[in-house]
Amino acid sequence: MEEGNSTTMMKLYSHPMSSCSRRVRLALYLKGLNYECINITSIGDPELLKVNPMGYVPALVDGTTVVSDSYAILLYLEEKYPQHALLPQDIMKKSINYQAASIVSSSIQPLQNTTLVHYIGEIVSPDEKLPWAQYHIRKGFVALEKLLANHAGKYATGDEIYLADLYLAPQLDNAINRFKLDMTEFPLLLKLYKIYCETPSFQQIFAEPPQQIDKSLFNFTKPQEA
Ligand SMILES: N[C@@H](CCC(=O)N[C@@H](CS)C(=O)NCC(=O)O)C(=O)O
Repeated sequence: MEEGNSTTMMKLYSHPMSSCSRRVRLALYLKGLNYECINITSIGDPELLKVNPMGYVPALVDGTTVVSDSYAILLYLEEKYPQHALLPQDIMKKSINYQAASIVSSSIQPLQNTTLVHYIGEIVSPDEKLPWAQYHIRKGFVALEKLLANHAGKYATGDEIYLADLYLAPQLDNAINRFKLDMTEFPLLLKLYKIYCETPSFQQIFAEPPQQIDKSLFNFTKPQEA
């Protein structure tokens, strides 16, 4: 494993259940980079706020460089540590990767983020949280199923793991295991999810978090509503 910086190890502020953190953990794994994983213990963790004023995970500290937001972190890692390229050379395939990543990061994940789903529960009704999340995930998945139909191989855009897979795998896990989305109309996405579950790089992000991790931070149901 390579170290991010000759003197200090990279630090990733993360949470095992955060899909945005999982994208970055996948990239670090694929690029063979060592890092210290700091799992946040509360939303609004003061340590996290120091590196990301938005209070979201992930945030990366690499020597004197501090980067938050998974997209920025992935671009940074790709440029600084080019091993295991996250993008294919082919411009058309590259554009499909950008598009898949953008659908997940802009049109799905923010609409099913824990804070927003809890807010919907408060201003509309707790019963609306699940349908709300399912509606927005489904809408994005309809687009992704069509987008990838002519490009998928073993993975989303061929037989190599690229950016699209880094975004898809954690989002599929959220949809299937957290939000119980019916996947019948998404055979390709379901097939990809099954492949991810059998692939070691993805298995490490799907692994059950250690016992001391507070899973409720990223549950869409607050403990009092469970
Ligand atoms: N665009 C940001 C989104 C970050 C984000 O929404 N992170 C989620 C976890 S996936 C989070 O910290 N949620 C806590 C909250 O909702 O307060 C990124 O890609 O890093």
